[in-house]
Amino acid sequence: MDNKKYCLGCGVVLQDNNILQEGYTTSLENDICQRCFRMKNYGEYQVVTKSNEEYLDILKGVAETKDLVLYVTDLLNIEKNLEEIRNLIPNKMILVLNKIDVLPKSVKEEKLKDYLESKNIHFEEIIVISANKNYNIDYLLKKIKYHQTSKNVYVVGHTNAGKSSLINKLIKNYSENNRELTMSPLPSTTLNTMIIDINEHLTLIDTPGLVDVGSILNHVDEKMMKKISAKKEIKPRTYQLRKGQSIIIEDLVRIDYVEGEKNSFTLFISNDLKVKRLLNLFNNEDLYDKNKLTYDIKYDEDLVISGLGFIKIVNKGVIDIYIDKDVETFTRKSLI
Ligand SMILES: Nc1nc2c(ncn2[C@@H]2O[C@H](COP(=O)(O)OP(=O)(O)OP(=O)(O)O)[C@@H](O)[C@H]2O)c(=O)[nH]1
Ligand SMILES: [Mg+2]
Repeated sequence: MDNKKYCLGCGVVLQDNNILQEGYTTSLENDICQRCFRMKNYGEYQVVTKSNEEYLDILKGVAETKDLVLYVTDLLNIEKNLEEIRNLIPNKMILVLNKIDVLPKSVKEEKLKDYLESKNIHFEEIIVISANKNYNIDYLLKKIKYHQTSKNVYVVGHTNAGKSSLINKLIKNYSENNRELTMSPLPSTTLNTMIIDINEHLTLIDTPGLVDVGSILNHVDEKMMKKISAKKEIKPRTYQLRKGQSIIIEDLVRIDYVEGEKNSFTLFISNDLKVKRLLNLFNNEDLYDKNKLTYDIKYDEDLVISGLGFIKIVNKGVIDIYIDKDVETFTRKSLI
């Protein structure tokens, strides 16, 4: 046993020496650090940059156990490379698709599951939930009970997927415990693994999360982060574009439709983001200073913009996109 005290919100070691360093609190009598206190009480965020090496070590540690793992992913931001975490951890694993509440009601869960099953990555179960709306949490608990190999169940995934939100929901629903982990729309909220006893049969272990280096969230200010993070059901915005027309999302990304028949672009991004359509892209040079990428779109594909959401494009055609060079974009068969 060490005699360190850990923040009950984010897991960091508490210290009262240096206000500029992680884990600072005015008094070691407190249960949470100042950063968590501010996030919880004032919605004031302080970005912390985490290295992924540390997280990969945590995952290696998980792989050495035989415990059940919940892999949480955000439906609006399903990672390009779901195998990455799966390949590191041979344990029994449930894929938890979180934030169903932000997708339009018309989206069928079966379709989402079929999409993920078609990737042929082994999971014991694929379960669609909403941590925020408390949707399907009972069913998830039932499946946890069925698959767990010991008391301990690890919760892993990319940062911002909603791991801590899910654990808070499980605490609230099934525990006498009144602990509340810190949640925020910023990446790297949880800083360390945390052990949370739900009841005598179940202990959850929260983890910090893999940082998406290609996420647009790493390239915008706090105000924009809040705008990008969808809180309500997304109202898909459809634009019929002809060759020579264009869509601009805030000052984040520009999509020029340069080749193809009349086409339909449907945006699945937060309702708070402003979108502008240009009827003639030659009249406007906005965002041309950003990095340009060209995509050859096939029938019925999504253009995914990491951290932002995705755009469903119905017909084939060629698009030029302008975006910060470090933001990851890719195409996939349409999710919806
Ligand atoms: N709309 C919606 N938002 C959610 C849901 N679950 C979590 N969120 C939001 O997603 C953001 C991230 O949630 P966290 O619980 O902090 O995510 P995390 O995976 O623990 O993130 P890190 O600790 O940074 O790895 C917060 O803004 C949550 O409110 C959900 O079911 N629906
Ligand atoms: Mg967390």
